[in-house]
Amino acid sequence: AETRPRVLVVGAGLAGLGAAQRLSSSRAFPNLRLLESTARAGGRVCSQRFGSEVVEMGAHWIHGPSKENPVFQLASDYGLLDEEAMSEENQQIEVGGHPLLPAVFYSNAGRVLSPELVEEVRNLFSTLLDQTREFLHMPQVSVPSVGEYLRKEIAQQVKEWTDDDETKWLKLAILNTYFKLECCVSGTHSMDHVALGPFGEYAMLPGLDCTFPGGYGGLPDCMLTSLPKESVLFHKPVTVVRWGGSYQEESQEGRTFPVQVECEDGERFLADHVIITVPLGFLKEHHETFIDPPLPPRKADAIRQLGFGTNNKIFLEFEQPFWPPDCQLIEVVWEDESPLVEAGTNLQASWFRKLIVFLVLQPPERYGHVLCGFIAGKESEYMETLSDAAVITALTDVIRKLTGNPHLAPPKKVMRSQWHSAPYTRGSYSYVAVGSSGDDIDALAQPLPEDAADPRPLQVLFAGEATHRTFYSTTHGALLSGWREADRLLSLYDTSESHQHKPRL
Ligand code: 6YU
Repeated sequence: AETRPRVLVVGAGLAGLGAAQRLSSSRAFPNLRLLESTARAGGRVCSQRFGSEVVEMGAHWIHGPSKENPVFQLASDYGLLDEEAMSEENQQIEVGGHPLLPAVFYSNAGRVLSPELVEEVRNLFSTLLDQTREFLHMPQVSVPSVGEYLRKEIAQQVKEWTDDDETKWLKLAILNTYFKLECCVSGTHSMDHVALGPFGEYAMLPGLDCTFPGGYGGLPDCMLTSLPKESVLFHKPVTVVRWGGSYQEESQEGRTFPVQVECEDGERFLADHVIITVPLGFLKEHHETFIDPPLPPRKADAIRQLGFGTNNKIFLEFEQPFWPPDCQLIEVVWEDESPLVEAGTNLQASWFRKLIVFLVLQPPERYGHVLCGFIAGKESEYMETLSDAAVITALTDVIRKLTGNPHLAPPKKVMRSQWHSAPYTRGSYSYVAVGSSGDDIDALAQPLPEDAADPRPLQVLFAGEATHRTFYSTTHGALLSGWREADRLLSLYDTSESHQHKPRL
């Protein structure tokens, strides 16, 4: 009878695919199954057709594409990147996470803001943001959140501004746009939710962020192809992971398994080990019933405390561009707003004010005139509940204000992501929220049973972007977390192969 370990992987995003790929390349794990709730692999890597082209509903860039980035390496090996992205020069560029694209700032008063003024404010904001990363090893912080720190510093600085009143207000309004932009980066409703102390722990790799010319989805597709076909099951939502048990296969007496995984359709799978890679948003909603016996309090607390917000994309296709030909980024400033004044909370009346950045998809010869807007937070979740027609109406109105052209034609097509409503995701990506720290990320990543001396170790393992302490919220964090858990199993069985897969990050 087969005695080699049986392993299940739950979730076919980059973490699950990475873990499965690494395990299946070892002879020690011929009994590998990957269970995916949806009809496709990739999870939050999700390329979809929009007209004749492919757009990204989820992950957009490789952040920091350079040697140490495993997504960059894998994508290069598969031949999925263009030459410019792979050039040495590109790999060496350090942008600190915020690539600079030629941008135009429009205000709701129908004017284009002076680039000099915008640059002055951007320099101020990025200086302050850099400062927020310096609290990492300090025993105490004066305020709990990144947002409060930034506002406190801004309130100080305003007193020294010598500009006229109108310019002062405009500078504050531009700063407010940067706050909203940062909400998209962190995938949060407000920077007041993002913890100040641990903020500097998120690590950035060198390299100029790049995209996949044929779609990000090419990466999970290639990874999937490398796995034995029968090992991956789609439409298999897992409802319960039971561990610490003694389960027997009806057909095969004698051998017992500590883990039993049950799917929505009632099918059950027995295993020695299960690697759970479901998003933190799914765990927040279901962990009390999803894992049985329930998680130890330290892990359950980590799930509750860590942040998981929403960042969505709205693609708009126009017959004619309203932006200048060389513009790659459109940013929106609401002149009546300021980070020092509490924002309104009427979602229905003002959700669209949170959408402050549009990327112009490049090149137009390929995409036509397509904008990709980003919107984060509660406004983004509210947007998910609206119809396409309502979204078009609201955004046409905004764009008419920005351009001062009340007759501007509405976009001819819209498509958007709805990550908060997605039952197996429930948001976009994780952040370290006020009240949590990198220790919570590590606690979440800790396998079960916790007692390392347990005779049946590593029954339940945890991977996924939210389990990577320094690269959370990214595709490379997800992939590395999958490899990490695969390596944990490989070294348990101490196969000689387990040492061939360096480097480990
Ligand atoms: C990146 C980027 N990017 C935009 C948007 C989103 C994300 N990210 P998965 O969810 O992929 O897989 C889990 C699977 O499990 C899934 O298939 C489920 O269906 C399945 N499942 C769930 N429940 C199940 C069940 N019960 N049974 C069976 N299966 C089940 N990352 O590198 N570049 O440009 C962006 C962006 C709109 C939504 C992104 C980006 C995040 C990545 O997409 C994400 O981390 C990984 O794909 C997750 O992989 P996974 O395997 O873990 O889960 C200082 C500081 C600040 C910190 N943040 C700064 C970084 C900024 C991050 N940037 C993001 C930006 C964009 C635009």
